[in-house]
Amino acid sequence: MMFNIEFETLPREALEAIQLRRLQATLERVYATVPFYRQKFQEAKVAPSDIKSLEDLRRLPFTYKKDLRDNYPFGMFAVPMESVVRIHASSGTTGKPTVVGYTARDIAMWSELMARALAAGGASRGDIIHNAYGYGLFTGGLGVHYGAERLGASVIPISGGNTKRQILIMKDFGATVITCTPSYALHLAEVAREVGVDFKDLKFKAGIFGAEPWSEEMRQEIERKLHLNAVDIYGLSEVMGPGVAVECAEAKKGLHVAEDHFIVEVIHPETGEPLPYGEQGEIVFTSITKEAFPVIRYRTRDISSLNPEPCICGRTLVRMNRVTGRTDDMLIIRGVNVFPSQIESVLMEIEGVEPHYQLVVDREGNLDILTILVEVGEHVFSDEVRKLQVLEKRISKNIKEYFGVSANVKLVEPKTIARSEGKAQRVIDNRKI
Ligand code: DLL
Repeated sequence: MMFNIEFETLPREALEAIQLRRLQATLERVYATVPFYRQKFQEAKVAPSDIKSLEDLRRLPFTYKKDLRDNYPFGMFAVPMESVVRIHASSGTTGKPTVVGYTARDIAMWSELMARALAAGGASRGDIIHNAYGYGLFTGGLGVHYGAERLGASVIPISGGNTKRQILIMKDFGATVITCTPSYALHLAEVAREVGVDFKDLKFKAGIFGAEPWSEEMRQEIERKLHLNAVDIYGLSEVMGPGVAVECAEAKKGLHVAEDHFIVEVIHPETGEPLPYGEQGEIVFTSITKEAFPVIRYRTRDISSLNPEPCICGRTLVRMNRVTGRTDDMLIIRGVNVFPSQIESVLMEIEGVEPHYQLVVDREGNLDILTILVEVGEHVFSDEVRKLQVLEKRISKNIKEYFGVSANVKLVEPKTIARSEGKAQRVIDNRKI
């Protein structure tokens, strides 16, 4: 189902004409209203009027998360505070949060894009959406909420936490669509079992999961345990929030980028050079319709690639392959680049292994030591010790074959790895201390 068929199926040429016009208007505006951009453009010796084609975009300087921190909290807003109706922030692990603002029109645009995303995932008017993304400074809860209302669905603003009560509510209210992080979806399945509720008896048909990396194998696990069709949704606060890109329920093969509002590029993370379609690199976004907080060539640090092939769903919007990780999440273990999501794929192929894991990195002398804590099912853990050792060996062997590095594998009892209501913490890097 498409929420806005006209804009989701624009012929390339028409889309690019819109993009160029909107880009030029955005550049004029940030140049006039945001001292940071004016100075950056001047340093790069480029003026908004120099941007005559979409290819000229590459002449503009990048914007980094650090720039947002340096202008904390509102220094990069392009409108006076009287026009800002909403503020969100992403917590981050260190230092100041990054703060973003929205005008009333920005909220309307975001709601439209979230309505499109929910529709792409299989929701429509008449659905009951159990929205378990956190409400608050995080953009997940309110982003989905406004989109659901725009779509005309009934939204349950359950937010994260109090998991047992969530199970009761989803059952009693007959929710048909669920939105939360993929790790929380699995946690819900686990708790449902504990309280004797089978997702098979619930009414869910679709789930729209995102805010953290997850693998294809994890999707299958979720679909099997929750009895629904699961799609991936992507976004980040700096660019808007959820809804920047979303998979369609028809293909479930890459996330359509809302290109009429954001220009997407993939660049080489070190050289900054744009990369061709299909090649993996860092995703960069330029917003072309936002008013309060436009971003020009924002470096997301997310790693992915773009796929311009036509999609069976009919959308003409380019697809972003699932994000495999972040440049700053990438573990370099003895020179080998390892993303948590790749480890997840290897783990999930093994029978008896649960989708709950954590990577612990230590340094002994000059050597990085990777330890993978993996939960196994109840039935496995109660097996004899020898069988557990065989399983550990098998995981180590598969990891070694896949990455060429060895890891210590420790099987742990069911439910020992902390569950998260939002984004899961997959990596504990003890080297940073
Ligand atoms: O996580 C927005 C969001 C909310 C997206 C709900 C989807 C659903 P931030 O908290 O600013 O915003 O975190 C953004 O999370 O740069 C990615 O590294 C990661 N991320 C978000 N969606 C995905 C996804 C929200 N589908 C950061 N796959 C991004 C992988 C994702 N990583």
